[in-house]
Amino acid sequence: MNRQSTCFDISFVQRRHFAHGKSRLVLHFPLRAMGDPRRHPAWTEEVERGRASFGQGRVIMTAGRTFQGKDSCMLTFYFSPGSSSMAPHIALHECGAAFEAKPVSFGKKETRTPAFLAINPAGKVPVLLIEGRALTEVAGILFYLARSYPAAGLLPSDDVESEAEIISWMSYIASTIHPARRQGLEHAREVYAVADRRLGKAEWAAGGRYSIADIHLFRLYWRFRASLEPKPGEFPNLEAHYARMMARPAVKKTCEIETAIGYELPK
Ligand SMILES: N[C@@H](CCC(=O)N[C@@H](CS)C(=O)NCC(=O)O)C(=O)O
Repeated sequence: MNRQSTCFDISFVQRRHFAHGKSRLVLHFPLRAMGDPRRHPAWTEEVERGRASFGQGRVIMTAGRTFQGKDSCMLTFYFSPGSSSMAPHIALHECGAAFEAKPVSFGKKETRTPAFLAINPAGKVPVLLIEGRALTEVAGILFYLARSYPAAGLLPSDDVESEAEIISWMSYIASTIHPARRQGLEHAREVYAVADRRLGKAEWAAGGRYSIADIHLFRLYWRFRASLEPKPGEFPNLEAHYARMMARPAVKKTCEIETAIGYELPK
């Protein structure tokens, strides 16, 4: 059974009946939130052909199959602006996922409350609740979103080498780039210089296309860019990548939302 499904908000659904006895679903999207639904990455010919069903204000479609009866995919996202959770926050917007946002305040020590520790014993964001089940770690959540929303194209499924390269980048980012700054400025600059060389002149980190590895890499560079005190031209490839990322609507939207909530990041 193909479990890959895409789930996104709609305003209402109409079933139009035709004289020849067939009917067709007509899906109405919140245009204000999404723009033209036909330009949305989740829009496919499956919807056009009516191979989709609905429930509770959401459309669920399954690539290449008829509807399998899952009514909704309830996602709850715990995040703190500018922290590690920024990466999956961007991915949620890239996917057009419907989710409940739960901002967590470091200042108020909300990651240390018994309620939060019951969700994530590590006391860290991000956490994604998938119908009440907690998924933690940036790389794990990015993987889940990319696989659950294949139409967003954030992780190829037809090219094992590109897929492995994306996992390789995310492993390097989590294990080496993320902790680098707290190991001292010089060490961090060396690590970012390696990342800059590894990225090279490529537009995107892996496989010649935008992926979850780019989102993960961007968030770390966004966070530590200023504190690395780079000399002019020290990280040219990371800078070019940063500019490409900042131009993406999902990144702009995430920054707007997180800026409005306010950052509580250590200097
Ligand atoms: N390895 C984790 C790192 C997550 C992490 O370090 N989160 C930090 C923010 S960047 C956090 O929640 N810290 C809260 C605290 O320590 O109280 C991941 O990839 O998700």
